[in-house]
Amino acid sequence: MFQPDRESLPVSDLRALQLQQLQSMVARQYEHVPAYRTKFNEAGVVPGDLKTLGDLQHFPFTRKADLRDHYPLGLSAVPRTDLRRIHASSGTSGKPTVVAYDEHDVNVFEEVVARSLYAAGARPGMVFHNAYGYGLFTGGLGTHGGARRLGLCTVPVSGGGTERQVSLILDLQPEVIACTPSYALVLADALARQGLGPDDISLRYAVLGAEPWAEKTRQEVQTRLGVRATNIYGLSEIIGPGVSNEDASEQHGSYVWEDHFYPEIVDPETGAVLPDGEWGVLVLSSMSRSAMPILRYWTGDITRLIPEQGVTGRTMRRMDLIRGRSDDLIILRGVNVYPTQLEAVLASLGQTSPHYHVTVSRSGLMDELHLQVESSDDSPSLQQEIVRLVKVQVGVSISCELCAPGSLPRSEGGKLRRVTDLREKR
Ligand code: DLL
Repeated sequence: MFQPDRESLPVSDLRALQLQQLQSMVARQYEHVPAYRTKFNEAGVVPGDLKTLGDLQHFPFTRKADLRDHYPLGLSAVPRTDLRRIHASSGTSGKPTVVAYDEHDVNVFEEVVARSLYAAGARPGMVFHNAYGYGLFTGGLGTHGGARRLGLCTVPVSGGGTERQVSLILDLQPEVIACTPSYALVLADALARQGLGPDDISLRYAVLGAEPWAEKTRQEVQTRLGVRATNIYGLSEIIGPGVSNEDASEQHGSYVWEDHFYPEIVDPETGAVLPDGEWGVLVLSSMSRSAMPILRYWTGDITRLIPEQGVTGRTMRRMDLIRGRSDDLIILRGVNVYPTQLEAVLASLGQTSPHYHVTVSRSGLMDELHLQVESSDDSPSLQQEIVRLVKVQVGVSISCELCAPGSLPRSEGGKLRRVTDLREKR
């Protein structure tokens, strides 16, 4: 579902639409959501202050804590009887955060996912192997709804049960698969164990997201499954999957569906809005959501908006792959380290698998980072080279261990945690 009237709007028309949607959103929040009225009062702003897009920077951020503080439905802007679906995100501690959708929101959700799947290469009539988890997580049901809107035939296999997934892929001949990038590799391993490779399966497109990944993983998934892989990004607070997606022909930056979601990149320390092209925290406003409109949500995800326009005719901005989360950020002896920087070093060497795990611990006053990575080469020289390159390229001293292929934890279909931090919080 390519919607040229929306996806290729002249930029000036798009900006006018965004301003109008944001104005109507803050007015609704002020009127219907007491928690937002309080936040606006504390920030000294009223809806009428939003006269240009530049004025948005004076409005407050929404953070995960706001959703937790108003658990479960305190940020809802519509009567409970209007709600049609509720999802929840587990979060790292305490209560889950809950997000609610009314009929209009479910429609928007389907529309943006249909657009995403189309950009990823899916076309009506294709069979869609959907290995995102079904349940409170938005991945399964969210992609399911968009696939139906686009006209795909969905196999709602959900996560886990890898051997059965392989059988279903062989028997039902899907052209499109959606799952986490780490799970795509698990499936490739399972196929390989049966002596099967890309020529033995029907898959052509993979829609990968829900966790950070890098180019090395893309190449590996593409080669081993015989697909074109694109990045789908999203989060439940804003809608779920389908905030943005790369185009399969371009594979460079995910188009943010900017007629529904307004992106800003801000400085992680000061919150100041940064120009396109600079790396910082992605902040999103769900302009068109009616049940639970969220203003300036601090996603914690580190990325940048690519300043140049893409080559697909779309005028919406593209966001780069997520480099890490601001709260995944490992501060090691004062140096900021994102796991994806370590991944990039490993990728540049090309002698390890994409499976790695980072453990941070403290001995005395010293923080230590231990990197485990799978490789069939366990020579001390490779190990030393990784330590040396991390020191040169990332600027930290680490210890490294080469592990046998298959020995590190694998995704069960859900998100894979790559970092274990054993330090007590200071
Ligand atoms: O993970 C929604 C989703 C489902 C997206 C399926 C894509 C595919 P949450 O559970 O609320 O929602 O988690 C959102 O996951 O803030 C990011 O940190 C991370 N994330 C999601 N997509 C990507 C991606 C879903 N493509 C959080 N790359 C976000 C990197 C991602 N991180």
